[in-house]
Amino acid sequence: MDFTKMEFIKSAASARDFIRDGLPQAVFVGRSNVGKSSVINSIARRKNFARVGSRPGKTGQINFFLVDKAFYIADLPGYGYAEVSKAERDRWGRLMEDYFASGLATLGVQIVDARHKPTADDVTMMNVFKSHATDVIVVANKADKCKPSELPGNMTRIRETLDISEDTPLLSYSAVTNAQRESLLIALDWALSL
Ligand SMILES: Nc1nc2c(ncn2[C@@H]2O[C@H](COP(=O)(O)OP(=O)(O)O)[C@@H](O)[C@H]2O)c(=O)[nH]1
Ligand SMILES: [Mg+2]
Repeated sequence: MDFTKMEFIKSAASARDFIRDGLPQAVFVGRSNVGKSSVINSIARRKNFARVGSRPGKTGQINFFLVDKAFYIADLPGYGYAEVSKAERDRWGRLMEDYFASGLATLGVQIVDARHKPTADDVTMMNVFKSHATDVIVVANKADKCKPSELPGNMTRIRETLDISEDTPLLSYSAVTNAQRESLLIALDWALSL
């Protein structure tokens, strides 16, 4: 599997635009600004492939990236952005519901902030995966901003707050230094049975 062979396929604003070709789909979710686009770029080893730092919450669309013609990354719009209008938030909620109801998600990749306790929105998101019995990998991004001595405690707090079992991979990751990139690729490979 060559994760650098990543191509943008399309954006979907509603259910009829979702991709249904039978390939596995890893759905990437996270709070706005947590570094979701940066993590996707780090996987692909590109600089500005998935757009970094554009106004959060603006795009009510799912972006589909095809990796080495083997699986899709479905990049859901970030959540928890305070300045989003209610109409935009409702649209986001509907898109999410439609996507999960479609049964297309093979695997969830939930990005959280390695520095902080997961937010209520993070917990809600994890509960969506649990209710659909979708396997999840948790990526605790921005670990480069933590002191090494803080990391074990932070990881325990993330595991406890999200209430995930020991079987659920939790990686202290950095999209800046690429720390744990190899572990993430192995976890993706394994979870998607590529
Ligand atoms: N220090 C550090 N900054 C990061 C990391 N990942 C992303 N960022 C920064 O966090 C901000 C938001 O990143 P972005 O990928 O746009 O987040 P998104 O809104 O979740 O897609 C940008 O300024 C990134 O440069 C990381 O691992 N470490
Ligand atoms: Mg982004």
